[in-house]
Amino acid sequence: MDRTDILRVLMLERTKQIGLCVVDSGDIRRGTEQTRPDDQFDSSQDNVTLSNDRHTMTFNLSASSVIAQTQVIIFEQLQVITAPELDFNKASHHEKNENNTTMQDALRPANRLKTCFTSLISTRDGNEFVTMRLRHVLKTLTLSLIVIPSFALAEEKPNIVIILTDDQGYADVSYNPHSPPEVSTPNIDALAHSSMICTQGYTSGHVCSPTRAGLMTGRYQQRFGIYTAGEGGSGVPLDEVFLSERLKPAGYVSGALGKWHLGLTEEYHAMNRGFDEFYGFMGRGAHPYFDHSDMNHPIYRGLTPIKEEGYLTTRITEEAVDFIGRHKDEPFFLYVAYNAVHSPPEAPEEDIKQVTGDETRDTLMAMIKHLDMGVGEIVHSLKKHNIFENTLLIFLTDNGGSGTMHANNAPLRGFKQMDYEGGIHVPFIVSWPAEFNGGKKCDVAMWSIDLFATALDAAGLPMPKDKPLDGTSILPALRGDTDILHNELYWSSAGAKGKWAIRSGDWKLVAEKNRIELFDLEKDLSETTDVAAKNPKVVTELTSKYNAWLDEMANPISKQEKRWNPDAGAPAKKMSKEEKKAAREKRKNE
Ligand SMILES: [Ca+2]
Repeated sequence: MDRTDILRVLMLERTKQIGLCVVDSGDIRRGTEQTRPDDQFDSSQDNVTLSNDRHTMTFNLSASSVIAQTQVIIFEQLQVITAPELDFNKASHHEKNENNTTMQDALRPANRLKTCFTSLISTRDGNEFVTMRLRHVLKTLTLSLIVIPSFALAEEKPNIVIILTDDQGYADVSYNPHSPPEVSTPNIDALAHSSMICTQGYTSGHVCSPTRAGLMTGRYQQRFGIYTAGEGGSGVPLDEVFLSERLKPAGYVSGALGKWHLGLTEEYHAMNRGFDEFYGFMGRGAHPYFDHSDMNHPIYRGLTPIKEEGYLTTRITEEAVDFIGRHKDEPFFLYVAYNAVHSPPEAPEEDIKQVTGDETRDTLMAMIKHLDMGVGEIVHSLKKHNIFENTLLIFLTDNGGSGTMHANNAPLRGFKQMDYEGGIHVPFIVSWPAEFNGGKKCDVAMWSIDLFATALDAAGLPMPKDKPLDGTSILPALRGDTDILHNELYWSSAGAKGKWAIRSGDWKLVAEKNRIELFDLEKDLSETTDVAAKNPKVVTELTSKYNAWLDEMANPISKQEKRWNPDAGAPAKKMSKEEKKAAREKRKNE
């Protein structure tokens, strides 16, 4: 159907199922208006009749089978939009009406609508109307058809999908121009190029668990005493409220997949933090990819440990696709926390190609291949169910690429466990085609803590007052409405290691014990040149900002000191072999 005389748009909404019909000009009478709850509606036979005390309208849809097909027989709410003057060919489109709006403006959403439908329509040649789930079109039209007064449509909630990968290098995505030739992530690249690439995306921790604690609560994880992986891994205090809980009142079903790392015992389990479904493992940063037989650290489905087989990255992808298929008709929040590409380096033998001469790196590439395939399948699944457009999809990594895994963070300095950019500045992609166009970059500094407020904003929910958020919605930045979201960003892993950092504008202070370095990120993103000596005032100012911030934060759960204490001195004795081994294990699991 390539007719240019699509004059009327009839929208049918039935709770969460939305059908949309594009009908011929002859099918609807002119002069209709928004229906009201007491309007009569009859969809028997081939006619749809709508009447109230002013009008009676009969639409000859002449294909009741199609109605049945699309399950829009019983309507709880019916809204009719008409735009009588819509005519794609008239020059008068450029004339302004009393609302200072041209018909051209009014037609813009209709044209978008037409584009959206082109492929579908072409496969249903000759059909009078087509139907499909297209929630975002409702919103687009609601916002844009301003020539029609007093007109409101129930807004469909977007799905929210967060894909959080683990320890993936900044240059271990091939859309990064600095990525070396062995890196190939075609699916992540395709997503990036159709999305907003956030070039200044950070995580609030330089290791796994602190970032997750901040992401799930929308608050500085230090507010509730989490500075390190050990502290976060022991559990986020139970009075903190997770995103999954906040989304519930808006009717969201929530699923968490993969690595939890926010507590080992049942009270901290995802199922007790607002998630309706869980598949994955609980505590510790690492989990074997093939061998799931250790029932002390099992894979869970819901609250039940299960015997499991298969490559874990693939299994997580399958679970994600299954979740999307089962919940495609309701708003959902899906948190896909791949443990890929955290250690141990394990991948299917046939995928490990000897390319770099470095066995760990080659294995990492094979792990990334499966991760990339997973992202591709999740996107494909959303598209297959026609819900990709109205899905807020965020892809990011939980911290910088790991040195142990031979990740590549070019052009950034350092690795995971550091507050240099390489430890906290990560691949960060946001897609929501219904809301903003992709294929662009956003250079506004933002971080993982912001995803909470962003999700609430997208779902049309108010920001909580009982536990005020430290993050803020990034949507205004993505729409180009603001170029600043935060005056400062703070990092701290408390006193044991004495590492902290602050970014304010383009200045960044990076501290470890007594050493404080200052970098100008605009000129020196790779943090090669310490300019602290040349800018003592900046150092003083940022240090006092950091100290004031840290004063507000809770003491570490683990009882380590909040600040590095130079007077505490070195450990009294050398570590024994066993202690060294335990420390190594601990590091491995961070
Ligand atoms: Ca990690």
